[in-house]
Amino acid sequence: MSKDRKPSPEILREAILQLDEPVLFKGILYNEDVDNNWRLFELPNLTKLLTDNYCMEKLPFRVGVNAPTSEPQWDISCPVEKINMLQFIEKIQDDKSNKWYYFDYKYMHEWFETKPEILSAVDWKYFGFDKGGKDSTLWIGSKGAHTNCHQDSYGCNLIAQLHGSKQWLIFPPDSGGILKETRVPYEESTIYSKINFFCPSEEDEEHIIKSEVDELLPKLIILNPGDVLLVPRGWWHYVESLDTTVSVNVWLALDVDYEARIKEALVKLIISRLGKSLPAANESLCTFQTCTKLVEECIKQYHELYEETDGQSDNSKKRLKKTPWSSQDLATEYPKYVEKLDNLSKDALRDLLRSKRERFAKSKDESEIENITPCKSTSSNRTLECIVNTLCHSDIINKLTNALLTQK
Ligand SMILES: O=C(O)CCC(=O)C(=O)O
Repeated sequence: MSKDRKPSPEILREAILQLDEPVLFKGILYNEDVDNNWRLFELPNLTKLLTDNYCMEKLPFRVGVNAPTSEPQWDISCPVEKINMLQFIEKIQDDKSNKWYYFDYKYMHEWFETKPEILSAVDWKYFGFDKGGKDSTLWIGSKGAHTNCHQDSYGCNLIAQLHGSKQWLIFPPDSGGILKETRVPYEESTIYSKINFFCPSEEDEEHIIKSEVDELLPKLIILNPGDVLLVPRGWWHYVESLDTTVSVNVWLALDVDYEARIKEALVKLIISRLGKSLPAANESLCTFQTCTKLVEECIKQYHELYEETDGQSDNSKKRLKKTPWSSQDLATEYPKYVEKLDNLSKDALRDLLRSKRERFAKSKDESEIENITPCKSTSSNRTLECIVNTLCHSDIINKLTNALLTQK
C-alpha cells in the first residue's frame, strides 16, 4: 500500500479524540492534495485583507519584552497597544526595539464578524470536524511573543501553523509538580506553571532537571507553515514565536470535560471566596451562591451524561471499546502525513533551558535602562497565594470531586 496515503477525515477524527500523545501532521495544510483556503493567513495575504477593508481598524496587541524578567510575563500584567496591521509590521521592523507584540487568543467571530472571507478560510473538515472560523481562535505574534506554560482544563487542541515558526515545549499531564502549578494569576480553565520558560532562572532549571523522570520528559516541536499539531487533553505547553507568526487553533470538546467542569467550578468557588484580591484575568468572579449553583449544575450534567452512557445498547458499548489509535499506529500507516514525536533527553532539556536563560545575557543592562519590564511581581500577598494554591491543587480538587460524585 502507498506510503503517500492520506488518512481519511473519519480516521483522523477518531484518532484525534482518542490519542493521548501529541502528534504532528507535517505540512498537511499547504499540501497540494488538500484543497483549502488556509493560505489566506500567510502574513502578506492577511495584512492585505485587514488593511484593505479595515483601513484604520486597530487590533489589541499584548506587549512584552525580549529581555529577562524575574517572573513570567503574565498576560494580565502586559500592557496592550491598539495598532493596525501596518503599524504592527512597522513596529516589528524596528531593530532597536526589544518589545514583542501578540494579538493572542482571539475568538475570530468576535473580531471578524464583518469579514466572512477570514471566517470561512478556516475549515477543520479535513480532520473530520464540522468546525470553522467561528469556533477558532487567531494568534498573530512577533519574534519572542510567547504564551507562558499552562495546562488547559477542557478538550483537546488542534493548532494550524500558517505563517512563520513557533516553538512548542510540551509536558505530559502529570507534570504539575515539576512545573510548579499555580492558580495565580487566576484564569478560568487555565492552570499556569510558575516557571518562566522564556528566560528561566538557574533555580528553575535545577528544579526541573532534578525533578524530571523519564516518563515526564517533554517533547520539543518547531511548527512550520502548513503544519498542524494535536495537543491531547491535559498536556502542558509553553509556546514561543521564533519569528513573525500566524496560527489558528480549535479546542475540541470531550466527554471527560463534564468532570473537568466540576473541578473548574470548585476552583472558581474557592478563588471567589478567598482569592478576590489576587491577580485574575478580566472576568467576573461570581458570588458564593452563584458558584455553588454552578458546582451543583455541573454535577447534575455529569450524572445525566453517564446515566445516558450506561443506558447504551451492548452494541454501541462494543463500538466504544475498539482498540484506540496510538501515535505510532498513525505514523506507521501514514508516514507522509503523520510524525510521532520523541521525548527530549534530560541533557537536551538542560541545554534548552540554559540557552533560553543565556540568550539575553548581553541585553540585560539595556532593558533595565529602558525600564519597560511589563511584569509586576505578585508577591504582595504570598500567604494568600499559598493558601489558594494549596486548596486549588489538582490533588485536592480531584479528591473533592470524587467525594462529591460518590456522595449519596
Ligand atoms: O500559540 C500560542 O501562543 C499558545 C497557544 C495555546 O496555548 C493553545 O492553543 O492552547
